[in-house]
Amino acid sequence: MTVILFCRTAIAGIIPSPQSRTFCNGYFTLDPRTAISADTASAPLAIYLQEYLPIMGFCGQLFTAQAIVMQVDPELAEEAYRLSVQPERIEITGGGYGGVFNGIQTLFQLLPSDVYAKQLQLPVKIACQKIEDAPRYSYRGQHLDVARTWMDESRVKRYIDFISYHKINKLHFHLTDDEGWRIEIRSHPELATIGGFRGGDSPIRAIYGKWDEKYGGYFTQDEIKELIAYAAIRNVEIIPEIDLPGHSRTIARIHPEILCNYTPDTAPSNGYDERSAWCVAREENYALLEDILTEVCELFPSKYIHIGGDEVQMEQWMRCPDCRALMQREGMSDPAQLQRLFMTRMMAILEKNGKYPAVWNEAIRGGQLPQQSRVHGWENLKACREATSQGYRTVVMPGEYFYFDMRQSAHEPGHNWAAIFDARKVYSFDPASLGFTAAEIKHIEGFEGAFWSEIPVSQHPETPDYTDYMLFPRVCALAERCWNENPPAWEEFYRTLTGSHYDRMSAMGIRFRLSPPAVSFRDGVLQAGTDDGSALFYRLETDSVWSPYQGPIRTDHPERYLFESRKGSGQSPEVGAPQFYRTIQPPVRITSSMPAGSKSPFARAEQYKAFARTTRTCRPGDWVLFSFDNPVRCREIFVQTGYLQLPRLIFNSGYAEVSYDGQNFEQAGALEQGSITIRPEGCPVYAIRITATCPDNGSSSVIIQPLRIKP
Ligand code: TNX
Repeated sequence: MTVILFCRTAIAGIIPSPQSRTFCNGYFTLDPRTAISADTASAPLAIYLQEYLPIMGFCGQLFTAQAIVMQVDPELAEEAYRLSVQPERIEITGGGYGGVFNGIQTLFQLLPSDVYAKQLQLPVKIACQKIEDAPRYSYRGQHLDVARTWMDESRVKRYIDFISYHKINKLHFHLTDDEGWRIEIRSHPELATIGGFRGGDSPIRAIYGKWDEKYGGYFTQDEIKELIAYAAIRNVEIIPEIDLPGHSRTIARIHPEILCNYTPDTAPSNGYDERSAWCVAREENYALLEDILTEVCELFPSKYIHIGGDEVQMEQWMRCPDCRALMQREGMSDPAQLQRLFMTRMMAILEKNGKYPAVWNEAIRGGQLPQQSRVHGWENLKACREATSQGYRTVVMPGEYFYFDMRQSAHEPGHNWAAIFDARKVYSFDPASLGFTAAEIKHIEGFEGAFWSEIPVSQHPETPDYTDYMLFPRVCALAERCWNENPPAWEEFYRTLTGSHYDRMSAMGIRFRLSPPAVSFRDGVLQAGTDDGSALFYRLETDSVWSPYQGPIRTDHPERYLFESRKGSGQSPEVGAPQFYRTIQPPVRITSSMPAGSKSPFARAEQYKAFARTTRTCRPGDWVLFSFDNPVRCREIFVQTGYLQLPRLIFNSGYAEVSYDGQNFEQAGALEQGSITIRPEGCPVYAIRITATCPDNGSSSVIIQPLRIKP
């Protein structure tokens, strides 16, 4: 009989939480003499385990007195496992290799967090217990876009480590896009050697990133093989994506002949060609596509190959005489049917190579796809239900829950098109309570988080911290939801997260995000607090030095203060009191050397309703003038060209000037990523002018945002 004892010492929670856990009497003592024993199926895991635990060598089937015994028991489901900690041994029994790996991850979470830093000090006592566990879904995914931001092998391995610690078992590897081609294709080496780099003298224009500097990279097939092997040891399957037929501007720069058969008007935009999709009617295209996909199929062991299908701008096909003729021949009325025709041909190539297709959800809109197709529902919940209700095996990743490129609160960086949300919302994701019917739920293969990387490349070129910050702890919440159908209440999860998991992530080396501190201002007193035991710091907005927060701050100027908190390698966003964010909208007139587009004229931005967009790209000397009807006294004016979230369609380089008298202009500094903050310190501002110094911006127009003025 097992005696169930409730922990005498606090035992850290496990993320994702196991299905069942019972404590027994006694301890296992892990010390340097502990041996590892593994059967043939789990042998690679003995080596993996030894990387983390400073214990005796791998002992094959030989059992010493004290051992960690790993084995496969086919009676269990493939990824299920039993972890039994007894005074003499630890047994990890998995249904298959993946099950044993999952058991090891749970064992890691029973140890001090130093295990992740490979700095575990022995001996360590582990309370005797039995854990029986199995995943809710066989597909627990994380997507990584290495096309927009180049991430090399070591960075990708780092993310494979991080997700595998959370029992995520699929890496959806986004390898090609409009801004980069990251995989060597041996029959067409130019795709990667040219398409892996943009900016500078590369024909791949930089529409965001480092603009003038040529930079990037790609994976050789040998490097890919190494990544596949590295991931496989960690029970992660890499599913490659070649994004087709849209998102193909990179390959089209190298092989313009693949595009639709018309000449776009590129004069006003310095040669920017709006076409980004493969022409469906050009028969030669299919030979090139077959070359590419065949190599991809041969390289990756995954049964599924993702062939894209998202966001195709079908006007291109409608303008193409050949595509139109094809539609007519085939009796098609909708260009979505053309997309289906294209996808069907891709699927035939995959089938020839023994693979199944994975596609983005739009691809099912032109008619039925083969039943074994895997559909990634991304646009929103409705799109996910559309796929499940048609019986497709569906990976559920609606933007408003699982797009980790979305910002986590209003004033943080990131996109906001799908939603603004943090880990708590990810954690709340439950198909049944979100309207999926029982029949639809049956077709859910699992969940996936997405990380699109156009924003990091714009903001922090090639630094990994932003990706860490956006992914964690949202991935932890995703992992819990993928793993456990009945996860603990959020409050309990948050306690584990802040209690022990923040330490684990620090030891893993993840620069994760902490919840923003709560900041208030009342009766002349500014106060800040946190709910996660993190340390608080504050600074004046004009000062880059942070000081420890030691208690309430008395001030007449709450709008000047910012707070942040830190714990381990985690960091919160900078947070001000509501006063910090307050803006004013004094009347202003916008004029420019560039004509305004009729759909988004300067008058809109003037009235602070939306951005303005020019009809052509910028040239050196092009200017935009903001003149105030009445001089404005304020502490800060933020001038921004380009999209809010994404420095794109900006003045790639340029400078700003301010007029404090309505006649003369003074230099105010260079634009950075198309933007500048001007601090007039209360002097009346009559006008601001920005001037471009770049030959164009790699795109077809410039966007001018309304001024953001802080009183
Ligand atoms: C939509 S999601 C895209 C990506 C962008 C992303 C930004 C999808 C299939 N297409 O190309 O990077 O939005 O959130």
